[in-house]
Amino acid sequence: MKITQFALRHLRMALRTPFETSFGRIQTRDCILIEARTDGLTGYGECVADADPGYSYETVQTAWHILRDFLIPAILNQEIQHPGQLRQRLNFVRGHPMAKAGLEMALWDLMGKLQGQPLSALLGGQRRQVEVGVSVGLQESPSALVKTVENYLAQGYKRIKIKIKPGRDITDAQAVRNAFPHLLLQVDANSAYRLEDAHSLLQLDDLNLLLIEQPLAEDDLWDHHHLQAQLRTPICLDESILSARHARQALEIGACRIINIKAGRVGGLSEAVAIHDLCLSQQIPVWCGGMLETGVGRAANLALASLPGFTLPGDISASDRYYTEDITQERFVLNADSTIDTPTLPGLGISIDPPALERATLATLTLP
Ligand code: SMG
Ligand code: MG
Repeated sequence: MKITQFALRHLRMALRTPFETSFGRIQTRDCILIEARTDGLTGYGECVADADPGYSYETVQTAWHILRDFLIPAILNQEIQHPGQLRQRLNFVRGHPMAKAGLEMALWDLMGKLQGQPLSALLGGQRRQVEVGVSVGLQESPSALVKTVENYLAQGYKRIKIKIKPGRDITDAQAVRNAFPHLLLQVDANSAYRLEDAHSLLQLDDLNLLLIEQPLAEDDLWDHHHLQAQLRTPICLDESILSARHARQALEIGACRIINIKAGRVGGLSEAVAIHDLCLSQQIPVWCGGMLETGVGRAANLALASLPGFTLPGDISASDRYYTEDITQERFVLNADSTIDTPTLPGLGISIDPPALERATLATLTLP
């Protein structure tokens, strides 16, 4: 396929409730929607970089620059056999995985539409439903947290992740554990600790958690290895794993026992599948992370999580958990067994709601 035109849209969408992590609190979520056009067909991709460089160094503005000035010019009007080729072709740009992943997603959507195949099938997915959970941000108090969790359980979610940070770890996790002794529960620190102050994390070991996600710095596999040696609970890495090579190295040195896979963080769905394949061959459980995606990115996450190695519930919640208004016609809903259906239509399997998209758009750029 040959992409003859690209369009970028900077979107800002209002969250139903604020989302607070160890690195900040947001009320609105920004992202870039990428359109790849050829022969009357459009492929959509979502770049998950946010307005601020809190989760990673990428922002909407850095991704916009990298897409406009480097990535798009490199593939515009060029013959591309398969989206998997982008990893090599875009290798001349160091880093910026979210920008690359958004572009690659648009090509996957386009290829699926050209071939009449859903993304799930193109990636090697097998499940028609994907097990999911919900990620709960930091709340005002432990009792407020318990109430919020209770509300999600009532909606049917069977796995809960809570955000933690120093001073808000053992109290919060203990409160949820006391209220729900058998709940599938995990915590995510988003790199808020250093090995020296990890004593509070050791206390979490008695709470029967599924995993402790990304406790230490994103560039520090080695100290994660030291921490994992002191914990019975598996460490799961998120921010630290930017490629299949990182995944291999983290597993080799015992820095984690579980990996959170996000296509945006690792430069695209192809690399995400490579990490999945590596982990499957070593019987390392993986699960699909979330970046508060719109319906576009959520469709891609569901397709990815339908691969056989995704044995833990993903951070892929129903549409109504996120935005007051989404940009897709489709609404992803939670089934009674805490699953969401894998999209079955060609490509991402979603269609855009044009008026909603217009309302969310802050800026657009068409190339050429
Ligand atoms: O998409 O449901 C979701 C959010 C899941 O907690 C979530 N993501 O570190 O795993 C993580 C965070 C990063 C997103 S912060 C905007
Ligand atoms: Mg995380």
